[in-house]
This record gives sequence, C-alpha cells and structure tokens, in this order.
Amino acid sequence: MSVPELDAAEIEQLLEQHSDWALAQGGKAITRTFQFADFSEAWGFMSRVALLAESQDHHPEWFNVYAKVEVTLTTHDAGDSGGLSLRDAKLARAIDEVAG
Ligand code: H2B
Repeated sequence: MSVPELDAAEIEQLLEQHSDWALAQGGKAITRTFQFADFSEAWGFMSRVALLAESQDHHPEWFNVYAKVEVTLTTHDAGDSGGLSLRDAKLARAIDEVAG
C-alpha cells in the first residue's frame, strides 16, 4: 500500500532536524556516512540499528567497509515509485540516537 511522500517543506524540515544527513537519489532518499574506530564498533552500530529497523518494519540500505557505514533511507512504498516518508524521518532520528 502506498505511503504518503513528504512534501518539499517537510523534506526541508527533516534536513534541518538531521543536519548530518543529505539528500540522495534525486531527492527520493537521505544518506549519512558514519565513521567508527574499527570494524567491531561499526558492526555493533549496525546490529543495534538492525534491531530498531526490524521493530519499525523499516529497513536501511547500507554499505560497510571496515569502520565505515554508509546508510541510505528511502521508502519503497512511498508515492508511485518510492520516495521519502515519515518512516525515514523516524528511522533517521533513531539512528542518530544510536550513533550518539
Ligand atoms: N523498508 C524500507 N526502507 N522501505 C519500505 O518501503 C519498506 C521497508 N517496506 N521495510 C516494508 C519493509 C514492507 O516491505 C513490509 C511488507 O511492510
């Protein structure tokens, strides 16, 4: 079922509240890169985020190399062909809290 897409003002607000995140995929996603001390810390972060994501039934796209984790959030079910929704804002907030 389709999820409402954020409008331009809501996306602007999201980026203001989560200033470490940037728009990606032509405005249909947000992305943030996390740099940790080592792989163990990066994987610990990913483990915590994975549990949160599963509990929210909303899952990140991510890429990990050693201590770096690139996270992309988008809602596949938003609008006609995917986009940003409140689900992404909620998960971004939770991820920021995990990262501290
Ligand atoms: N994660 C993300 N990032 N976008 C979605 O649209 C999405 C998801 N949809 N996780 C969920 C699961 C959907 O497939 C299930 C059926 O609710």
